[in-house]
Amino acid sequence: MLDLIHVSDEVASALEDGRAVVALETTLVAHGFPAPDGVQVGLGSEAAVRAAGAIPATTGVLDGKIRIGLTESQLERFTPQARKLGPRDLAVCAVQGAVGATTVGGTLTAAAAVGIRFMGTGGLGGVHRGFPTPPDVSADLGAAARIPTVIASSGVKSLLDVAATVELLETLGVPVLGYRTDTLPLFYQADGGPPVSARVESAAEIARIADAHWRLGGNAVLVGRPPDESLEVERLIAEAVAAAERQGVSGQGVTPFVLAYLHEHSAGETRRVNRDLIVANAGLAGEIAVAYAALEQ
Ligand code: PSU
Ligand code: MN
Repeated sequence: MLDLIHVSDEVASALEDGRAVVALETTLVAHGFPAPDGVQVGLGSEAAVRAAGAIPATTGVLDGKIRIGLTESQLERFTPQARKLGPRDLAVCAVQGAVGATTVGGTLTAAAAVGIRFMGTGGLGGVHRGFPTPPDVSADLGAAARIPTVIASSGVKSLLDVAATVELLETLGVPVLGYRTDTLPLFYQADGGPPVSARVESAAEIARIADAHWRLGGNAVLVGRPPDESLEVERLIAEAVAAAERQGVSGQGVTPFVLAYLHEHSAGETRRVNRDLIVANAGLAGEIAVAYAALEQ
């Protein structure tokens, strides 16, 4: 395993000492923002994790290895040309020696292999709108069903069928916690989402719930933190989803296409809100990881 997975010295020693570590993904770096914004969002997320007192473990595939803990120059290699790696794609990418950016599901898969239990992201993938033929359901959900972690997010991406995704999360046994809110944030938008399965008030409370959930054999816990600045972009999202369909964009291409469309047509507003919410979620993941490490003492 040592030759397949490379853990940076800093992350390895934190894990060894039982200190707080937070996994961060690279798909949003490579495919979630126009270059070079993605790298800045990645660095901002790492800084937020550190400010919370935890160690960031940004994850991706480079040089035939799954790398956990990246340097800045390694992070810069996650360009739009990188493959997008869900859970099934990690092994293939490593063996073929390609550059691969991990999604939430891909990141959780790598994190689980080395014992990292916390991650921060923008929005979880889920059930795409309209339940098209063939249906498109993010592999993030399968990963959440089988990997014990806390995922700090702004809910599921609102370009999806959020209500259907929340139903499926219940089916899969994933608690959906609202961080100081009763409804699941709609990614860019704080209010108007479906009810969460429970409201929570603090990182310490989330850490205790995760600990109890894992002791009962449970897996992921999804935490929804409302974005500080709320943006109503439903009309634009509907437009973007329709444009994707018209242009025959499907599968892994849909989410990046829709995000890029929004960034382009909102005069940079979705870009700003998306960046800020990702960084804030990384910070919350750091606080939860620190609270969990304190439970273990
Ligand atoms: N959050 C963001 N921007 C993103 C993503 C999340 O703010 O680009 C990525 C995550 O990597 C997530 C992926 O796992 O989108 C979902 O892609 P898909 O719908 O193809 O499964
Ligand atoms: Mn998909």
